[in-house]
Amino acid sequence: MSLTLSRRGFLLGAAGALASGGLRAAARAPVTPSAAQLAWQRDALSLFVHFGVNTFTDREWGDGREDPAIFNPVNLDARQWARAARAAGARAMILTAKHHDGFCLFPTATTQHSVAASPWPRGRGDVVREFTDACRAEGLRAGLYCSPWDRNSPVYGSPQYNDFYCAQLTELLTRYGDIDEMWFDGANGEGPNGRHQVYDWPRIFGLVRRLQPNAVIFSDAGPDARWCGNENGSAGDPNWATVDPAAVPEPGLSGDNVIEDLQHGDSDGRVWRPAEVDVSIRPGWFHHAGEDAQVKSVDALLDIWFGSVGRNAKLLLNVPPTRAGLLHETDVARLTDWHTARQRLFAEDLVGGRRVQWHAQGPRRAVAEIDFGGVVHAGIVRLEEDIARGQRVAAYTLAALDDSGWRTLGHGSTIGACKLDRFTPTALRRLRVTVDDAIAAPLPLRVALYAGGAA
Ligand code: FUL
Repeated sequence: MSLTLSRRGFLLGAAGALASGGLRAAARAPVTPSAAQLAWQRDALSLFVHFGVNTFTDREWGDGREDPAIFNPVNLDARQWARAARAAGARAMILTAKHHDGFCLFPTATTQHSVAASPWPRGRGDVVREFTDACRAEGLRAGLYCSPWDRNSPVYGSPQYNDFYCAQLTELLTRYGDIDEMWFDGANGEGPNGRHQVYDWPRIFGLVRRLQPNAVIFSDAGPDARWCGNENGSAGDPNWATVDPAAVPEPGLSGDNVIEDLQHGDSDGRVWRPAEVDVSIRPGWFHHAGEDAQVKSVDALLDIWFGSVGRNAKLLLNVPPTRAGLLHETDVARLTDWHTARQRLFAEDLVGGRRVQWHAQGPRRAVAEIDFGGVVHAGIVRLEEDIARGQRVAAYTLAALDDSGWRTLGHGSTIGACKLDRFTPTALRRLRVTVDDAIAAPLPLRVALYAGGAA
């Protein structure tokens, strides 16, 4: 846990309060999430499922010239994926209905380059159907990834591609019931003709809104959820759920300034656009037998949890099926053990039923002290803002009272839906949480304290 002075979001938050004692921030009500964004963030964890011709060619990016006949997942069982997602504590899954190679895992009227031309099962397969049915059977929300970049489509790089792509999206958004998230990848390059595509994003996003009004739309640039700026499993710190839409105007634009905005958001942002952290349980996004010994450890996955969900982001963890169409047993075991470790870590909240009294100390400061009535041993603090009323806190301090007096445990910046801080397990009698700065009058935080230590 660290006080980050150099980050843009923190500086803006602090500058706002210092410049005017909060007058600038007080001039408007905090920005708040939509009902769909709120539900999306409360889910905390989704499983990402990268599956397609790359699974069979042992590649990460197909070139669009793959023979559909290679796609033959003889034992495909999407219920097994969904059960593993539940065992991980996930509440949603997102499937790559089409990756950059253009091969569609669903039968489509737009191209022959699909599962309809595959032997599995005799050309009548529909992985998207299997996937959405499995999500529903296991009580998970279903999301779809459909790569804008298509290295197979002959019309890629021309205005007709927008028609082609919207026709594919229409199939995906009308045939499979509720789709809760649409994931638009920012990666794009040349099509088979060497041309780049100018995407009609207003049309594409408008189509999703019209056909699935409750779906959360993810892309680098939103509109509903934004990329966190890296694929290593860590959100920015600070991490505001609000952004300035002018700073990241459309998917696929990169550059240091853009990445900085994606990582940290903007305390002064006018739109709610929380960060999603996408990372793979393995080195690659697709399954490669050669990486079976490189599945991330429970400790590594716990670090990812603290660095994503524990920093006000949603975690999208990729777990790729094998050629058989099943998640690998190592990955499934890891997911289960990771969930068990989290359940252990967060089993007993030492704050328990105690009422936490907050005292305002000026327009942007507040403090609460929790007396445990004796010595407790703790190593994790969880703080939560009521984000339905906006994200407000820009800086806070944690302090512990032990037999030798008050000691600062650490300083932090943003909190949002959930902030987790770990420190060396310590004995304490009281915990003090001080909101040092906020962009609007701070509201009472939910505070939880856990023993921590080995999971
Ligand atoms: C990237 C893609 O190029 C990768 O293949 C993967 O799908 C990842 C989630 O996004 O941009």
